[in-house]
Amino acid sequence: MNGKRFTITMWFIPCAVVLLFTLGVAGLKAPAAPNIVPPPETRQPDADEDSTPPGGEKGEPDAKERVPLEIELPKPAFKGTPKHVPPGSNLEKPRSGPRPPFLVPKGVKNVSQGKPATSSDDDPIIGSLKLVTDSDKGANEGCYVELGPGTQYVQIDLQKEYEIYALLVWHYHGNARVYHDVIVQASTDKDFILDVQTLFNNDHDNSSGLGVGREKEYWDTYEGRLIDGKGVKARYVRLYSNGSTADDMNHYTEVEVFALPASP
Ligand SMILES: [Ca+2]
Repeated sequence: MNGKRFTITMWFIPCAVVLLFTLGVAGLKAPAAPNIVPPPETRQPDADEDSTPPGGEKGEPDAKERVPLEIELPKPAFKGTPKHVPPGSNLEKPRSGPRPPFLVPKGVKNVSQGKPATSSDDDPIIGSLKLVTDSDKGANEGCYVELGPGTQYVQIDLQKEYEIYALLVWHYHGNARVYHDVIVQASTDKDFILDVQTLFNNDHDNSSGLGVGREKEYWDTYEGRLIDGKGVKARYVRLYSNGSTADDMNHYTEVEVFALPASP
């Protein structure tokens, strides 16, 4: 008998434990959470998704697209620019690093190459006026024309009207010097009596008599001087100087005029 009771007990206890465990788990089970359905997509389009981009319709060509002016530089004849300020000069602060890019309308080209040059000095001391637009910007002998002392100019006939966006001038960069009274003008009049537009003037004391200029003097280097053409319409450009810190003579190694054909 004892053995039978033991067997029943052996079976009863595990079965009770399992039953109680099952009931307990069922009883402890949390009530089912309400069936939360994510709300339908309520996102609104971003405010700028369908807006027109600044500057006009998508894909509209930009007639005034600007690109960096491409400039071919000669080899430097000396390194850096001097730190001292020549007596009596109105020198600009030295710039560190290369010249920053200058933006011009796409399509702007050098239109002065090979164009005829004239001068206030009909009989240059060294070289000929052809050297001003022959594309050679070197610092050697034979690359520049030397005009007489005092205020002198070279003038280039572009042979038709252009919209001028930039000029580059190299006076002489074989050694460091500052040219005085650098004045750059553009005109539709070959005599520069009518319609004269001054693009640069660093004659701070009006010693050349063309008016007081606000620009600063600068060292001539292999980079040449870049002058903003401001889009003026002109056929002729005229560049003045009045000697330099080296001597009283005036030198022109190269002048480049970057422009677009003038719109009617
Ligand atoms: Ca030249």
